[in-house]
Amino acid sequence: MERIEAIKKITETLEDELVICNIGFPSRELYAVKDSTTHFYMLGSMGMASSIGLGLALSQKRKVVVFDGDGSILMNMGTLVTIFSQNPGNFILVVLDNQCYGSTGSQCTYTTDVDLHKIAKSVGFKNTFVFDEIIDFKQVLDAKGPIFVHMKVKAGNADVPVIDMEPEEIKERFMREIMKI
Ligand SMILES: Cc1ncc(C[n+]2csc(CCOP(=O)(O)OP(=O)(O)O)c2C)c(N)n1
Ligand SMILES: [Mg+2]
Repeated sequence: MERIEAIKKITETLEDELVICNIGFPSRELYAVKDSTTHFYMLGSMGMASSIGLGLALSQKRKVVVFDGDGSILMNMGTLVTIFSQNPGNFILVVLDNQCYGSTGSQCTYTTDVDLHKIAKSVGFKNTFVFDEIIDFKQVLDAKGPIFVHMKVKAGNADVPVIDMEPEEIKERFMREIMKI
């Protein structure tokens, strides 16, 4: 499955969950598939989407879904230990694993050799899912967090435009959304 297709299928099952998305094409693809005030497109550093999502999950009650990348999770592996130890029941981490740094030229990452799902399980995550062609995200939303979803996708980026919002706009719109409830 293409990454954009996985993002579309998962997003279709979401209602008022807060969504944090990894830098680069994943954010552009999410924006193209569906934009919402509940979305925060992380335009900065790799590895930070899961940490921003964790802070958010710990500070309010709504469910938080993070779309992360394999390259980004490898860059901040300690995040898995922190998420597990903090144990947020409202947190879902979806790693879109295309086995490459897709947004910058598709150079291979180490997930060609290393299984992220096994790592999450060995850290202690009790609710984990692996999806390839078929995604049952309703089942994920019904499970108790913290949840780790290993979403295997094909390499390649969709032909989608850049996000036509300034980073400040993205941040402020998202902050207003969080303050609403
Ligand atoms: C710390 C850091 N290093 C490098 C970059 C440049 N960069 C932006 S996206 C990206 C690739 C991200 O790969 P992955 O997380 O696997 O996501 P994919 O694009 O494959 O979905 C890189 C290297 C960055 N933004 N931050
Ligand atoms: Mg990747």
